[in-house]
Amino acid sequence: MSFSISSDFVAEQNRKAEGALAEDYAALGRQLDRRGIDVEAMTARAAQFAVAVPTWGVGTGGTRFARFPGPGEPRNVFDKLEDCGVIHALTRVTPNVSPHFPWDKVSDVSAFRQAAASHDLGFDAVNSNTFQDQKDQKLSYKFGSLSHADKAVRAQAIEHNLECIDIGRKLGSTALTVWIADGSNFAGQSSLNAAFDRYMEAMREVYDALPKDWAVFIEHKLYEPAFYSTVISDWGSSFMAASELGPKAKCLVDLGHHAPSTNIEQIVARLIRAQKLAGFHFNDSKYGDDDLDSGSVDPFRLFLVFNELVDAELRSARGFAPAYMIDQSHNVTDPIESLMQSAIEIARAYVQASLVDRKALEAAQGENDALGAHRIVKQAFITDVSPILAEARRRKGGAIDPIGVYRASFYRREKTRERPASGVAAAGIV
Ligand SMILES: [Mn+2]
Repeated sequence: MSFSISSDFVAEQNRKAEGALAEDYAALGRQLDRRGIDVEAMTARAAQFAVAVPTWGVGTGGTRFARFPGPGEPRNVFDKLEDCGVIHALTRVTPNVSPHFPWDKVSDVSAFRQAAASHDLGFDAVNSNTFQDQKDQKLSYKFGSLSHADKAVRAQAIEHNLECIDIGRKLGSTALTVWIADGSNFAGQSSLNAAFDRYMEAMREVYDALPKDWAVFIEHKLYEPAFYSTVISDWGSSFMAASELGPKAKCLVDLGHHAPSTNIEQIVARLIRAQKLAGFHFNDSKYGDDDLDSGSVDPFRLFLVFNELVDAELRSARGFAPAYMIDQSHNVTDPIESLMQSAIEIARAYVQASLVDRKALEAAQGENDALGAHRIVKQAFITDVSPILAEARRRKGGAIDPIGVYRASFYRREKTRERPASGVAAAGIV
């Protein structure tokens, strides 16, 4: 019998924190009331918010230089689901996982689905992988996959994506995320347009294989592993590809996949307007695609992204149904703790953005009151909504203090005992 954190344990831990939370919640309620905001309505919004956890995120990540495995790491997909289950049980904001193939490939897909259900988890978008060679793979992706100069390699990459769709159907997923590492390291190495044309031809086959209610999410990335050019380098290329493919193709925004100082919230606004926003891979960064924990470097940027998302939600923007996923690499922390912290920070940005007085903002914008408009947005950002997030968790049976409860449970210590053969979990950094 494997160790799990019982709901009794969570309830017992919560009892120690309930008094202080009730006081803080009431105080915040009075503060918001003076601003004409109903704290209960905000708590209800927090309670319905969800962000998916990537199965690869519960293993320790790595850098180009090394990977330092942590104790008690998941050894297989079932261990990964168990860890993802803990994240959801304590935070109550991560009801879905985003699996990755072939890292999560199992012989019995229904066992995979049942295991997820036993941890109260469903499935978000499935991720294909044509950015590395697998054991027994016939042709190499060293020089590309869906845009490779050799048709046979492209065919192999297409086939893999079709298999991902097939597995995803069995899991109950409705979207495929495609990120390719295709690109070049040298000027002249690759024809910029011919590579894009080959990608489009290959993606057409993937697109045509999508079930009726499915979507394909195109994830762009400016550089790395290719350093001179990438085939789907930016949101322009992504948008061009998604537009040509059709309505089921949309653009996925990974917060780390842009040039430094890019105004990501503006890209988000544009994609919403074009009905092409697929969703997100949330993470944070200081320099490049750092894949650090969401909200750990620039929480204001995360808030501004959500400011656009909440605006679109509240005005019922046409075609707006973004998928929220975390995509991070945890190298120096316990991945479960990082994912809980990140999910909470993402939910925080959502609730903060929900506090923006949009009527007053529109009026200030109309009057060219630059500072007045900025103050309205900023006031929402500086409001500490922690009591709302904690109360939403408590009401849903989660932990008031997820990381505190997790540490008190000694889950990691128990898993270290149960999972002696560690270090085989794939580290995904896409
Ligand atoms: Mn990503």
